[in-house]
Amino acid sequence: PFQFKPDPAAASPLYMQLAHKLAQAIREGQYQADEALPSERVLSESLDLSRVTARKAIDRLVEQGLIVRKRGSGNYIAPKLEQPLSRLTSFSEELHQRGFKPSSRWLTRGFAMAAPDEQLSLGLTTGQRVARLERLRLADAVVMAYELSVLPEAVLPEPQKVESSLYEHLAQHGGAPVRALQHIRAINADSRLAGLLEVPVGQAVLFITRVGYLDQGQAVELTHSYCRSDYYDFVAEMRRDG
Ligand code: 16G
Repeated sequence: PFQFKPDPAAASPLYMQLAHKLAQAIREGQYQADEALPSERVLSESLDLSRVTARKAIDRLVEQGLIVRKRGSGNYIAPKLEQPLSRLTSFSEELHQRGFKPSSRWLTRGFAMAAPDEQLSLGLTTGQRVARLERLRLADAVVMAYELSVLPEAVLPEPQKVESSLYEHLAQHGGAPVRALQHIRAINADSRLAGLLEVPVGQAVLFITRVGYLDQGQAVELTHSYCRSDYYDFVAEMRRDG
């Protein structure tokens, strides 16, 4: 269990000492990514500190981006996703690997006529239908991204059967993409997006478009991901030619 001994000789206030110790425990992996951290009440009672001290310590860690406070369900380790740009992976795989529990909160799962840009990306002709999946992507209780995926009807004839992972579903029904082309841009959240991602209006958001292809070159997925810029960090390793 978490141990904390205040140092009466220390110059820093008690809440700072506690924040420091908690941050250390998080970094050392004392808490599982998919479990709630102790609440302020539990912290103050178990450590015999005032509620104010516990709250100020948590406030400090929230400010530092180490903890996310979820109203009603407690405090969580902030999901930080250093995602390599050189490997084609799924949200679910990336999050699992880091000990978080990935999930999807569905907004839409149905069919629509392919829009012109969707036809172009997916190599469809006018009048063909696409499956449209719109969802929030969560790490534990924390919303990390909002995604809109569009797939040819032939690739995803039963969109309502997709559970949490699209790639897992595709892998079991004809194949997940093995190659993808991805664009990353920055946008500012409008009010709808801000509401979905639980960020202030105008906040910088990473807007990522991925077109995924099968081995034979058939486009299977066009996904627009709107990722919280405080949780995502895309990493590429580069080498100089020659
Ligand atoms: C990632 C991909 C997205 C893909 C999804 C599949 C980025 C920015 N986006 O979120 O294009 O559709 O993974 O994940 O990496 P799933 O199998 O968990 O549904």
